[in-house]
Amino acid sequence: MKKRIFSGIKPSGDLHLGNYLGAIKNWVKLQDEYDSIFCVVDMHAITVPQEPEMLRKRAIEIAKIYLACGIDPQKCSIFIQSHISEHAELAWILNTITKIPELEKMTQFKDKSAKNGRESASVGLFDYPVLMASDILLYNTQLVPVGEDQLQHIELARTLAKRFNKRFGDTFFAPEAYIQKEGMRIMALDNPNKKMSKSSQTENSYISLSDNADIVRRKVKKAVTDSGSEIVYSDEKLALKNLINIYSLLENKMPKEIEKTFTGKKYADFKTELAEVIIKFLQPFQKRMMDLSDNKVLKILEDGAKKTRPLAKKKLEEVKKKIGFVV
Ligand code: ATP
Ligand code: LTN
Repeated sequence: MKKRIFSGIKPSGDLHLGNYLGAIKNWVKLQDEYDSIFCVVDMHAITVPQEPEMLRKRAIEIAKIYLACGIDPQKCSIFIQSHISEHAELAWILNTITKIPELEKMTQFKDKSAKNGRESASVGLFDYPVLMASDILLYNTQLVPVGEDQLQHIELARTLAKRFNKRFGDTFFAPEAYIQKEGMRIMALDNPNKKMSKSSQTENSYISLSDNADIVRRKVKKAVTDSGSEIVYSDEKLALKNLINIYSLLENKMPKEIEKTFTGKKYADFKTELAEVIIKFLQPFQKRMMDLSDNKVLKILEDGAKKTRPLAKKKLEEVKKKIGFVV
């Protein structure tokens, strides 16, 4: 039996290179080896305000991105979270075994609620990690491939699985995070101490997967670099290290090799090359996106939900029985 993996991305903004290198690129590699489920987590997206038409458009676009990056619907299931209502139902049940301080200490909640003031943060934003635990636990997921920023959430899913099992008997598998060391944290182009994020206010901080060649060249040129001029991969030069990481992951070359290629060259030479490496990845990807029609993608999502729903139903029924609901 293959191990099961589950992961998802929110349709809450433009996807960027960090999402690709930190998450989707790994999924593509894992799909041959694992029983894989990839979700478009629209219910997570609405934990912060979304414009309805935009949300709908973006959900389909995320699915297109999965496909254009190489996720194969013959090998995996791809679906939209809100199409399987069991996610919300299980989240409610898990809420009842989650303790308030467990959610209060979540870094993501602290960061996101601080943005517009804690008073205006929604209960949904607070409860986000419980819905995520529900996504994972519904499918007996063993491994969750994500970027490093999600570790705390997966830890909570483990805690809830164990707590439920202890109280009601063996029901859930305690999942583990699967984090690829490289790419685990691509940093913002304008600040190497902040992760590249799609909710960033400054457009120059990230490379969107939809950026055209000119924009990529402009953004890479503007990216902050450290003092000095030598191309070296080191913790002393975090901004440059981040750029070398991006180069390294896209070209499948070791950072040391890249250092060597650029010995004696200047930051500007490296940046020019890096922009071309990014464009070389983006252009064929964008062409594949254009070739995917909405109807084709909707059919894939419908099939994905059809395939996945029975698993969710079965698990939820087991849970309901165990906790004493009349079923
Ligand atoms: P937001 O900033 O709105 O919270 P995000 O850019 O972090 O969004 P998510 O939908 O939360 O995007 O994340 C999707 C996946 O991409 C997750 O697995 C996450 O760990 C990964 N990811 C996001 N940003 C980065 C990054 N800068 N480097 C590596 N992986 C990332
Ligand atoms: N919070 C996640 C998105 C997400 C997810 C999941 C990831 C929602 N549910 C289940 C893995 C498994 C993020 O990556 N920002």
